[in-house]
Amino acid sequence: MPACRLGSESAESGLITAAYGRRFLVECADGRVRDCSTRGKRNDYACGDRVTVSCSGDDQGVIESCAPRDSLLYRSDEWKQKLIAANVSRMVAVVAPLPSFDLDVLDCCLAAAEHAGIRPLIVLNKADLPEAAISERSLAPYLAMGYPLLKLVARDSVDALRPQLAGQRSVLVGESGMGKSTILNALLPQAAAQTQDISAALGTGRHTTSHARLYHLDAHSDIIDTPGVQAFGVHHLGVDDLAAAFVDFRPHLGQCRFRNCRHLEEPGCALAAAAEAGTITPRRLASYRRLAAENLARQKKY
Ligand SMILES: Nc1nc2c(ncn2[C@@H]2O[C@H](COP(=O)(O)OP(=O)(O)O)[C@@H](O)[C@H]2O)c(=O)[nH]1
Ligand SMILES: [Mg+2]
Ligand SMILES: [Zn+2]
Repeated sequence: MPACRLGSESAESGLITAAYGRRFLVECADGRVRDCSTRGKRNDYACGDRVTVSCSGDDQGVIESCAPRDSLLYRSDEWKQKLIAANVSRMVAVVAPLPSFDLDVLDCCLAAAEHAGIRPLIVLNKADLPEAAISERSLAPYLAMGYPLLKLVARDSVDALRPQLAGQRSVLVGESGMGKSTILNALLPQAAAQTQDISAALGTGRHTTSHARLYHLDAHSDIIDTPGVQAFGVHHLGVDDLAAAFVDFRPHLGQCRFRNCRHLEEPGCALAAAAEAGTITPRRLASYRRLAAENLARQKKY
C-alpha cells in the first residue's frame, strides 16, 4: 500500500514484529521500524498482525487499524485471554528427552494449534541423547494421528528443520529447557542483532526477553518466538471445540449415545469405548477430560 498523507502525518502499512503490552514495534512499508502505541488503550493486536499506522516521524506511530487475520493463536487461563501470534501457518512444538517433557502440555499446544487452523510440527530435539528412544516411543501415537515428527540435534545443526519452515510463518513453542533458544540462534545467527535493534528502538534491553517477537528467516518465511509461553491454556475452547481439536477423536465424534455428550462420565460415550478398544490412547482421553473439566468448572463460576 503506498504511503498517503494524513495532514502532517503519513500513514504506512506495516507488520507487527514485537508486542510489549500496549506497545508494538511495526516494520513499516517505508523500511522504518516504529515504536507504536494504540488508540483508546487497545491491546488486541499481536505479533504478525498487518496494520496501518499513522506515523509521527521516522520512529513513532499509532496503530489505526488491523487487516483481517488468517489465523490467530491465543492462550487463555482462568482469568484472561492473551493474543500470542497472528497470521501463523505452522506451529513448531519442541520436546526433548531431558529435562523430561509433559505430554499434557503438548496436547494443549496441539489443541490450540488445531483450533486456530495452524499446522503443527513436533520436533524431538536432543536426539543425540540415549533417552531419545523412550521419548520417541511416547510420541508414536502422535505419528499415528498424522502429526509430522522431526528428530533434531539442534546443538549440531538445524538444517533438517529449514525446509519445514520455508514459505511459512512459524511459531516456536515448548517447555523450558527443550532447546528453543538453541534452535532460534542456529536458525538466525543475526537474531542477536535483531534483538539489539528492538532494544534500541525501545530504548531499553529490559523487555526483550519475555514477549513475542517475529524474525525474518528469508523474504517468504518468518518465525515467531514466544519466550513467555510454555503452553497455551485452552480455556477459550468450549467442550465441543476442545473435542474437535483432538484430531484422533474426530472419527468418533457424533457416535455417542447422547447428542450432547461431553465425553466425561456419560454412558454410551464413543470416546470411552474407543479408549477401551485402544483406537485412541486412554492418556489422550484423560488429557481431554482434564481440560474439559476445567472449562466446565470455569463456566459454572461465571
Ligand atoms: N544434548 C543436547 N543438548 C542440547 C541440544 N539442543 C540444546 N541443548 C541444550 O539444552 C539446554 C537448553 O537449551 P535452550 O535452547 O536454552 O532451551 P529453551 O529453554 O527451550 O530455550 C542447553 O543447555 C542446550 O545446550 C541438543 O541437540 N542436544
Ligand atoms: Mg530459551
Ligand atoms: Zn462421548
